[in-house]
Amino acid sequence: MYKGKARAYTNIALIKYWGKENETLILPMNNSLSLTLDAFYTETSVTFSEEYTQDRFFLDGKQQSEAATKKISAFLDLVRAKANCPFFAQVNSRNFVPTAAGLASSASGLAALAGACNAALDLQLSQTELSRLARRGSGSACRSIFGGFVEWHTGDDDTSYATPIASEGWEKELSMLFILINDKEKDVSSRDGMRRTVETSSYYSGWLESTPQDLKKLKQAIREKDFQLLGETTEANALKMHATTMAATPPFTYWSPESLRAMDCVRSLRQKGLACYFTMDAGPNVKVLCQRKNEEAILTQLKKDFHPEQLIVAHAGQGLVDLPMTVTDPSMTNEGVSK
Ligand code: 2P0
Repeated sequence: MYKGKARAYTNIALIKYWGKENETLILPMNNSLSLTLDAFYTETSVTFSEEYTQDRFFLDGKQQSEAATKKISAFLDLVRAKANCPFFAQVNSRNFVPTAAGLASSASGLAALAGACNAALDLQLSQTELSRLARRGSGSACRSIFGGFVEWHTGDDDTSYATPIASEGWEKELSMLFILINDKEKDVSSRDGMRRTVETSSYYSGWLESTPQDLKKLKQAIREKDFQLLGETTEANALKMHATTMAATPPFTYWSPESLRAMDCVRSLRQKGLACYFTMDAGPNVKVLCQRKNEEAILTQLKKDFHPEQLIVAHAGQGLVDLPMTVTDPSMTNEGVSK
């Protein structure tokens, strides 16, 4: 029996990953750049045992569907091949999010699983190797191996991984405020959404053409600690990503009327002299980038338009953390091993 446990924090892309060049290897069409956050994380333990007759995946104590387990099994197969381990595994994940707001992230989930497997099977992977491995589980997970600002590079199976960006601790002066928006609409998963966009969107070539320039500007902003350039580039890049979805066939959008209201709020705060910028991912929530010194003032303003429970504050977070297995971990007992 081999056991390991790790924690990984979620990350939000300032330059988005949107489209795969290779779906099996999860190789991206463009470089992306993210900020790892402290407010949301996943802790995962994994146990490989000769006694197990199949892989099982529990999330927050609940056994997951066959489809969700299949994705985990495919990832475990990669690990088993690396370690020459023939055993099935039980994976227990817990998402730590301030509210039940649908903020569970495959980035933190798959990064934590990569870390747990590394510990369990004593693979002794470097951070680069862990990033490469996590990428095979979910693209954005390769960025959650590192803290702070992180870039994920295009490339082949060997050369596509994330690297941290030196920033002299500037990221600690920033805040990311989440505006949680409940939307009853059924989501297009990011995986399906990016595939549809790559295959059908007439705007996709524009995305690929302009993203390297956005990336360059963002790196300049980090180098020069230029918050305005950071924010303007982040917001423009997010809008471009979302524009590509509207030009797909069939067209789709992750925006809801409430998302638009939140974007308007951010713009009007800016007009009042409070520097803040928004970004959005494959869902209706709006994330507001601001300087920590303005966090309180911006929160006070946002509370006039949104319920306090809709607002979550995050700051820069750290990379992957190895954790000791404890006796209360479900995979240390037989709890959750349902027949
Ligand atoms: C990002 N997103 O850069 C972009 C922006 C969503 C919008 O990475 O298919 O869960 O597992 O590689 O990493 C979400 O996609 O997708 C994502 P897969 P993933 O954060």
